[in-house]
Amino acid sequence: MDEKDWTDWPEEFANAYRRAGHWRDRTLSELLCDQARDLGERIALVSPSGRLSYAELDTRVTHLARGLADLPVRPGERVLLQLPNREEYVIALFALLRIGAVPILAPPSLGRADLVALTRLSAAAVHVVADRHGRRDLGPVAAEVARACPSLRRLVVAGDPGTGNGIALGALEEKGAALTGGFPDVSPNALALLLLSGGTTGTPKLIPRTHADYAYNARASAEVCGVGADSVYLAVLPVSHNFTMVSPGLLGVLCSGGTVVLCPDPSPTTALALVETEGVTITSLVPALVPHWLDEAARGGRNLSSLEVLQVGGSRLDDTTARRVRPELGCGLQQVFGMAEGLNNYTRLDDPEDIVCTTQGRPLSPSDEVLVVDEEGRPVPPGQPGELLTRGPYTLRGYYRAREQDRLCFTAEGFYRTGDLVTRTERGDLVVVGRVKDQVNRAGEKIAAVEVEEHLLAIPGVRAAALVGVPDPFLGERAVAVLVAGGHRPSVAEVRGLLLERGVAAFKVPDEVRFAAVLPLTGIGKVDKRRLRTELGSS
Ligand code: J2J
Repeated sequence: MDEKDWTDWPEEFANAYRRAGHWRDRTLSELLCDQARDLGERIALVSPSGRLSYAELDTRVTHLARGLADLPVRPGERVLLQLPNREEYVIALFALLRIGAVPILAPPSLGRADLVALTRLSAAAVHVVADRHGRRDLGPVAAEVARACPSLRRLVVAGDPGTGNGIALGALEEKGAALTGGFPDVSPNALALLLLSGGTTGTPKLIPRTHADYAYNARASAEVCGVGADSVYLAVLPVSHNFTMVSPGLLGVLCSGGTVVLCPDPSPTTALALVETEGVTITSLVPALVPHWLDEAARGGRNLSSLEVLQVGGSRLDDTTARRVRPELGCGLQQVFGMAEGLNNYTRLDDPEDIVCTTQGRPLSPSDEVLVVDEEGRPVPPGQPGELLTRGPYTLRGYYRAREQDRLCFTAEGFYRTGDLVTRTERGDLVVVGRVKDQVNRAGEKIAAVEVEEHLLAIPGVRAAALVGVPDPFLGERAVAVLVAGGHRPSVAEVRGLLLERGVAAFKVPDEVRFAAVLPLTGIGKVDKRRLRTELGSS
């Protein structure tokens, strides 16, 4: 690990987290080895490609790890891992961890611009990508990223590598099966992987997570979520998302000896069929998917009796929908207010129904420190809204290679400024009431307004641009671009076309485009987004 790349926890905190038993002496890859030894034939992973026992999963990981090391992929090298919910994701993730490489967990939905920015920031040496995602062929984008980023030496493709320069992941695994040899020693305190931050800036930020901190996040979450060896977790949301990874997600389930079922597409029809056939006990959704699940369940025909817990998080679940979950789906609801930066809040499985339906839970760990503060940084009393600050055994102390940004995102005492406005009840439960960060939360997917605004400003004739989230019955928030245009006013379709051409991910393209003569400003001359949101929300 290069000390200069990110800020680690100070020694006294690290020691305290070890003493408390939070941080242990095993890497994520060793945890899988332990399970393969102890659980052998139990089913670890189910996907359209078949069922893998813990032993089989571990063997495939070892083979691919040898194939990757032979490429070579070296310890400490960053690898862009961009795979959807298929078994290769799990195999490649653990294979990279086993050889001490550092995967960057990138969702397949990212656009060229995101991938180029991430590669430049991390100097990633290898891109592991699926041949396709849904109807989208990912090959051409991968080729463009490779051309734009000289650090990328190799392209590894899950599926058909076509005629490009990619090597088939399957071929690497096969080659690795014939190789022998050990793996490097990896410290549990080393950087394990990099997660994407929802972001508030023009360029993406990466979140460093260590083996010890991430393993603790997963293990402690599994405990709070009642996950054990009999649990069957359905991964509906993209597997590269922190929610699906550790809250408790696939890592929490695998380190508890349970079974992970990968849902190949997020449609409720596919998902509910899998709940029945695989006996799913727990799954996680963003609020925007919940009404679709309720509708699909109301159609009948599916036995959902195995389902014990529906976790909902990523954006605010409204209280009315929350109250429908138990009676209509016949399972418990668990609200999850988490962030890839660290802190996870959960309503507890034995909390009164009222708390479960109206709050976003409380911190996972007794060592999580949370403060709710006013604009001057002074703690506010219970019930008063303020910004949530936090530090703890699985919350970052600094972003990856972003010292400048860190000064804004962390207090001098190392608390992470979440940008979320919350109230805290007397009992200690948090309610998310708003946001101070300049971000749109579109159906749980985070869009940094500034990033999209920079692309909007590149459209000929656009003099000023603001992106705001406006309440939407289906998405929670939809992204509205407000433009000040000189002559020609581009249509939504034109804006869409231009942004996609610039490599912006489809989910970040504004849902709506409005025009204004000027943008309203605050007293200090910044665009008054609050006013824009209110005006747009009421028109
Ligand atoms: C309101 N806002 C929420 C909630 C997240 C578990 C669950 C979710 C994420 C996640 C995650 C919210 N109500 N229940 O990483 O491990 C908003 C907040 C937060 C931001 C983080 C996990 N749950 N949010 O959503 O990194 O604004 O993580 O700061 O994508 O989502 O986004 P992200």
